[in-house]
Amino acid sequence: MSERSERTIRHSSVASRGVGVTGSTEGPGGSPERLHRLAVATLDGNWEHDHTVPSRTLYPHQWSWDSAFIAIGLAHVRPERAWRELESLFHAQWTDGRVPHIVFNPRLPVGAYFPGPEFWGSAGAEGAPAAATSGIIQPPVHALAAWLAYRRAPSDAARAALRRLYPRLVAQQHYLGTRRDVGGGGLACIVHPWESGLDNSPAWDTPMAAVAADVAVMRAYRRHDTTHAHAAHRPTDLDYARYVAIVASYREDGYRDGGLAGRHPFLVECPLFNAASGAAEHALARIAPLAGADPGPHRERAARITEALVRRLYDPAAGTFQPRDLRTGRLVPARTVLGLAPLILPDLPARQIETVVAEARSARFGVAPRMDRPLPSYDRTAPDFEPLRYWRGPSWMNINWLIRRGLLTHGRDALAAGLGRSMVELVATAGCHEYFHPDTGAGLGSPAFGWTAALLLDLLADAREPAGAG
Ligand code: 2M8
Repeated sequence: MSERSERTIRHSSVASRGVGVTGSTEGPGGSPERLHRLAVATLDGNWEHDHTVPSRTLYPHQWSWDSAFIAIGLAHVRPERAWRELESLFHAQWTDGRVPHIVFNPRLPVGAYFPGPEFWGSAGAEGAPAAATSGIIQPPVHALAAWLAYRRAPSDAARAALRRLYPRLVAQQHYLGTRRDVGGGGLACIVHPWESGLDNSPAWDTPMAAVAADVAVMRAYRRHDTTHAHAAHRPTDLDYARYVAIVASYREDGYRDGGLAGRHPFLVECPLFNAASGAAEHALARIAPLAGADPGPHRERAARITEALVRRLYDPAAGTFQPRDLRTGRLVPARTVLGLAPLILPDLPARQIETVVAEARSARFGVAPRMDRPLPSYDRTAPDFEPLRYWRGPSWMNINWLIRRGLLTHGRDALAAGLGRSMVELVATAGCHEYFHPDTGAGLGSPAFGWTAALLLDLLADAREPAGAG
């Protein structure tokens, strides 16, 4: 029996011994052809006129970083859709360069998602597009996605799309490097946990605890997530009261960024967000010549971001990167998977590569050439590790994909291969779930999830003809 089928069976039997409501374990099995078919069917099923929804039930609109990951997968099977996915998102870019984290589908009924367009009220904000959107952003993985989509399926149409996107990607970076450099140290600041993409990560517990909110405020709203997902897996009502309070603070000032330092309740420099921004500049340096532009300024900005990340977010005692809470000036001590993300930067200094790879290999995260268990989103040795709750333990395909890319970038091929195999096994065992139990591999959250399917396609293609991290 092959190592993979042995491990798949072990995952299944562990899972079937009683995950019950905690997860689904019905997967398509391990054949690459079956997995490929499942991934394509999932993406086709989630396609919605000009974009792919993350999930038909839980997230029925267009999400920003989901679209980027989805475009990477679409490039393997439906390249024209990959470009429509990115172009429809950037069509909703604000005039200041921000790319909203949600673009709402006007065809859906009010209440299809909370908080919906009526809550965000983007129409009243200066520089907002015609489409209803949220007013916040997500990690800028789009330039990297555009570059990878182009490299996977280069064509005249792809080159034309890349040229159209280039100035918009540059504007996105300009927004981050100017209006969002609230700390003045060369890094972009996030103004809401939702901007990190790892909404409920323990990394945000300390900054969130300082946000004044009354849980009673949630009586005025109807949460949509807990009707589609298990309440015990999702953020609490108090978390949501704080999420709402932070948006309200930003919205009341018309989503303006001037003066945020003096008035906004949540201001954090996140290692993953800024690593994505550095990787975006590296990708733009590759794209620029195709768009008739000079790659030099992108290389310079990439170098400045890496330098700032090391200076501001690397903790030498912990040997990893940590978010900085700008309201207190302190690094957040929780060891989350966010700290490993700077590995995606090709110019990360040797010292940081070495210690962050050691952190990835430690019992906290367990990355190995042969992985016993999936990569968790949070230190599995921490007393508050929660294997079932959203971003507080479970394993996620997009984060694993980023970390695998980082390992390949720095020549850690055996570790990257181990992580890649464990990712394929997750889907083979449980299907294209939103996230996975970090011990059993059981599927959790939404069952037909966009980026899981898309990044599986990327992995399967890489197994056929390794593209490396170039
Ligand atoms: C989750 O975030 C949304 C809010 O943006 C939610 O919890 O309702 C996160 O996993 C985020 O990273 C993701 O982009 C989004 C859609 O998949 O869902």
